Formats: sequence, C-alpha cells, structure tokens
Amino acid sequence: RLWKRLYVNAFENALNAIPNVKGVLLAYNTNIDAIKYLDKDDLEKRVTEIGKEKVFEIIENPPEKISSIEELLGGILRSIKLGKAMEWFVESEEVRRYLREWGWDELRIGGQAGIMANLLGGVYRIPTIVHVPQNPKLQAELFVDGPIYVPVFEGNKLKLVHPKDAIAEEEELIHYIYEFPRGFQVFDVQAPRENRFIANADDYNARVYMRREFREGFEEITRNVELAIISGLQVLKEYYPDGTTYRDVLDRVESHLNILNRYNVKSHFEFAYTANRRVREALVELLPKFTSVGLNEVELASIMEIIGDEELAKEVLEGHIFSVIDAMNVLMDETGIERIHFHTYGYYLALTQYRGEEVRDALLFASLAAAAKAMKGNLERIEQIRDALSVPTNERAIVLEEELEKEFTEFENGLIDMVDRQLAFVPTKIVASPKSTVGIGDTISSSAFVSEFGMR
Ligand code: 8BR
Repeated sequence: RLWKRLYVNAFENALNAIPNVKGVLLAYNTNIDAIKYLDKDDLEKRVTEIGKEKVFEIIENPPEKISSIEELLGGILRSIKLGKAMEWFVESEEVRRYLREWGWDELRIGGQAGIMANLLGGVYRIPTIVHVPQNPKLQAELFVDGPIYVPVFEGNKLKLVHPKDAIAEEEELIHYIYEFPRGFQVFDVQAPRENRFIANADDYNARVYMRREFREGFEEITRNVELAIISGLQVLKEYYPDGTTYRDVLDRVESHLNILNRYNVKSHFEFAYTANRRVREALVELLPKFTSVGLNEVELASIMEIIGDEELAKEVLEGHIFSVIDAMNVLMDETGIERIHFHTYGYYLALTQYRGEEVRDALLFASLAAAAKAMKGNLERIEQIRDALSVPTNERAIVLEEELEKEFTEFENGLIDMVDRQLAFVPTKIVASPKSTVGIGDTISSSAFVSEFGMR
C-alpha cells in the first residue's frame, strides 16, 4: 500500500516537473532498424537457392561477420538454432544489396540516441537535440513530430531544425533485424525460444562517427541544453584497419565532456555491454567526467571484473542485492561519479552523492514508463504512462525490501541514508506478457535521469 501511494505521487510529480527541463542532448548513435518477421517457406527457398550444405556449414563454424550470402543465412540459422540474439557486421556490398532487396516488414528509428529522441522529444516533449551520423530521408521520417532537432550549418551559423527539415543525400545506416518466435522451424532447425539475428550494415555508428556540426559546433550545441545523455560507445574496437583506435574516438568524446562540464550541463552515460575489455576499461576511466551512469546487472558485473574482483562480479550477475550495493559503492569510490542508476528485472537502485525524495520518485516514474512501454510496445503520449499504475508491483522485490530494512535500520520509504551517500530502492512494475522488451533499458535510464533533474 505504501508503494501504491508513492507510485501515484511520483507520477504526478514527474508529470509536473518534466516541462521544467529546457533541453537535452542525445549523442551519438542513431540508425534505421529494419525489422523482418522470418517466414519459413521464404527462408528455406533462399537457403536452397544458395546451397543448403554451404549454409549449414556456417551454422557450426560462425565467422561472426558477413562477407557472403551463405554467411548471412548461416548466421540467421545459427541464431534460430541456439535461440540466441546475435549481431554480425555486413562487410560485402553484394550482401548489402541482397538485404535491401529482401526488404523489411517495418522500419523504426534505431540506436539509443535515436530511440531516446522519440521518447524524450516526441513523448515527453522536452526540446531534444539528437546526433544523426547521417540524415537520409528514410531515417529522418522515422522521427516523430515534436521538438526534436538536429544542428545544421547555415553558412557558419548553426541552426536547429527537425530532422525532416534537414534531409540530405547521405547514407542509409540500416540494421536488418530478423525476428523469429519460439518454435520457429526451418528444415530441421528449431528455435528453443524467440529471439533475433541482426545483420548490421552501418559503417558509421560502428566507429562512432561524428558529423561536422558536432565536431565544429559542439560548444554552440551545448548552449541549448541542460542535460546530455551519451550512448553508443559500446561498439568500439581496440584497433581499426586504417590504424586508428578507440582512443581517437574517446579523445573526441572527452573534449565534448569538457565542454559540457564547463557549461554545467549534467551528463549521463548509458553503459551498454562492451565486449572489448580494453575499451570497457577506458570507458570506466572516462566516468569521472560524467554526472551519472546507468547500467544493468550484466554491465555492472562486467565493470567489477575490472575494478572489483571476480567473486563480486559473479554475485552481481547472480542478483544478490547486497553485492549489487557493494559494487555500486566500489564504482562510486573508484570514479567519484555523483549518481549511479542500476536496473534489473524487478527492482532499481540509485546511489547518489546527494539526498532527496526526487531520486526515488524518478525511479518510480521510470518503472511506470518501462511498464507502459512493455504493455504497449510504443508510447505516444506521456499520459499513457498513467495506465501502468494498475500493473502489479513486483512481489519478489518486497522480500528484498524486508532484507534491506533488516540491514539498514534507517531505511524509510525506499530511501537509505549512508552518511555521505543516499541509496534509493524501488520495487518495479512487471508486465506479465510484454509486447516487447527491446529498448526498455534506455527508457528506464533516460526517464529517470530527466525526470529527477526536472524535480530538483
Ligand atoms: P536492459 O535491456 O538494459 O537489461 O533493460 C531491460 C529492463 O527491462 C530490465 O532491467 C527490466 O527492469 C525491464 N523489464 C523486462 Br526485461 N521485462 C519487463 C516487464 N515484463 N515489465 C516491466 N519491465 C520489464
């Protein structure tokens, strides 16, 4: 009953506060997601055409990237066989033509920055500046109407316009997403669960390409915002064939952070899982320049492998809440970052170097936004989030709450005073049969970050 009341209050508080946010910047990854729901007959025909034997060989010896049509189809079949999400980069022009001709059922804006632009600008109506590495018509039209802007040079002055008003003959950065349901069958290969295979035909976001307006006009862009959310760095590799490295990209990101800090713009880093350990280390080293970081259990564990120890990493992955709290404290000790927002299935935590009920209320609002998105698949108006108030609050998290109460005597209304820090805990709303859980992590982090700022 306590949480019911807190949820209702938090929603009203966030709804009132969001219009206070004057501007947010989202960088760097935006692309086109082209979704295709796989069809058994069509896929079998394509595999037969190219040679069933060659394709089946790929299933067992995955190249992890695509330079031929057999490799594309083999990748899809491997993903189906294992029921595993996979993403392979498409290196060949011939395969890119094949993908385009094969087509899609649906187009959506993709990339964390792109997706968050449609949420923060399109749904929350916060003036939003978004980085688009390229701005072709196909992508620009996927941005919803609303205060969403890209910077464009007019002579040497920067102007802010909706992406649809800045369409250029630039490249289409397409991520082809092949979805299959549980039990989907091609030949004798059957999917143990639903999942997707992604053929990534996007050379720009893979290297965190920054367009000229951001390289030359970043200071001017910064003057228009109070908040910034940085994402898309998880794809960086240690070396590139042309001799450049992730350092070259991170140096540019760092110079952007220096400007944001000079203008007192609060910045949030969305820490998506970063496969390369060197890059992951470098991202942790960059955290002191950010105000806030958002992550899930897999990502927090992967950081503990670097700055904590294997044991703690393992416990975080297994979901022990006290280990998660320890890990968050370790990360704050190590980086000095002011705010860490952790989300997992069933509850969220925020560790902050400041106090206030708005930290908890922002988490509650984020939980409602996540549940509304899980329910509806896509949000159109902020008022739709109110419907999530009727979704049941996770029962299992109430047990965790009792454990926290035992450990921390001063635990009250989801807030724990930790001398120089505050820990906020909220049990989340869980939608029983979600339409989709794609992009919910970004919804959670960005909703909490902007609404907390609006309420402060
Ligand atoms: P990540 O992809 O970053 O892990 O974010 C996914 C988040 O979505 C989870 O942490 C969880 O909180 C939330 N979520 C999932 Br998964 N399923 C959900 C559901 N059915 N209802 C509400 N939230 C959900």
